[in-house]
Amino acid sequence: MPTLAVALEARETDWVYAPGRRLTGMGFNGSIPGPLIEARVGDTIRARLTNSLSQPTTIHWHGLRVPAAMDGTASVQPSVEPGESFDYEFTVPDAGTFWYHSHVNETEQLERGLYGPLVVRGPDEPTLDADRVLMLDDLKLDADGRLAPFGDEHELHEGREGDVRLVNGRQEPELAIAGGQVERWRIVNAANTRFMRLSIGGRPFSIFGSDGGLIAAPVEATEVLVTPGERVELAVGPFAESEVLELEALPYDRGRGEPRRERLATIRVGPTKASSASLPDVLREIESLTDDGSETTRTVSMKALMHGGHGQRDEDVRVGELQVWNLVNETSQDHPFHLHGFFFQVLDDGVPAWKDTVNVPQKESVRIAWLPDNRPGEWMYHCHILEHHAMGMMAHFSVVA
Ligand SMILES: [Cu+2]
Repeated sequence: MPTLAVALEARETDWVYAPGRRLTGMGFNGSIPGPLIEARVGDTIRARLTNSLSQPTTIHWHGLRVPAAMDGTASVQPSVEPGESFDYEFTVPDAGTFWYHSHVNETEQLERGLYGPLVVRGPDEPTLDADRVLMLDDLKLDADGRLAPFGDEHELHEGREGDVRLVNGRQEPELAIAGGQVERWRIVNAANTRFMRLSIGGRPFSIFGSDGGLIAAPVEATEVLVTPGERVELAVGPFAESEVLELEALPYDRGRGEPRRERLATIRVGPTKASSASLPDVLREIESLTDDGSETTRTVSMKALMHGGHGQRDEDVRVGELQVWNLVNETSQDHPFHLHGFFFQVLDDGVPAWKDTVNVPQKESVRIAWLPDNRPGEWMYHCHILEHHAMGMMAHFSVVA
């Protein structure tokens, strides 16, 4: 299988996020988002991170089933200090839309743009007319247009949301799509906190992928909620020539702030082209790990997690032993729960899918099932609202052989 050598230099970057508007960002190879890494299932990726920032950093490969030592967290590697480098090496076993981002001082480094997309393709991909990645984000600026200061107590608790909405590092850009075509949109929510309940001009689209690649069968929808860290893949179109549509986030009440309707991008439909898109009715076989009646093996309390602080440890997990976790959210705000290194299934009646991040709504609980495969070592889970993670809303645990 081929080896893909990737060089990623983290450095400060003059970030022009809108015409005439700039700030000092942090990018990989001077670009925000960082370069798209494209691989095929089974490839080996050898990525050299060079840190040219003036603060330590690492890379976490969000959603990729890497060995524990390659996960980029503080429990498996020392931070890469300024002027130093680190070589990550792993094979990519799953097709899907993933992303890579810093796992040190995340609230600032991700807000400044230190993230990028990673796409892995498999042998049985549906045929769409185009394939694009949209990384959604926002920026919180002060009255002078500079980045608002980070991490006061209020922001840590409420999360950090700003009024500048970004798609691929640009403020409310225009996206061009040809009339008559159906595109594959790989959407990543890279925002610190902002929840995105997406609508494409109210038109129907098909959801056919999630965190861990294709879902079992496409789902028709006119909106989809994507919380921080999550990915969805949509079949978008066809639209008629010269239509103008808006990609919007509809109001969503995550228990904080005032839900608003906001524009992310404008979609302009160009001259019509022939389409060869086809989305099969069955995309993939996903066997259920267990059914809804199975016993919970562990309860994770969002409230305890939120107040536990750094260094919390959860019990070991044994390779090959089915995990059924009940994620209980007693708090008055939603928390997107992210498990590092492993996919889980959500035990509900939705279409079978592999996930690594799931929203646990306020005053609700979500049950997940996962099977630790043979990658022992130090792993973690945390809230993907980066301010909550920074506050210590996380736990470490060992996978033992
Ligand atoms: Cu949270």
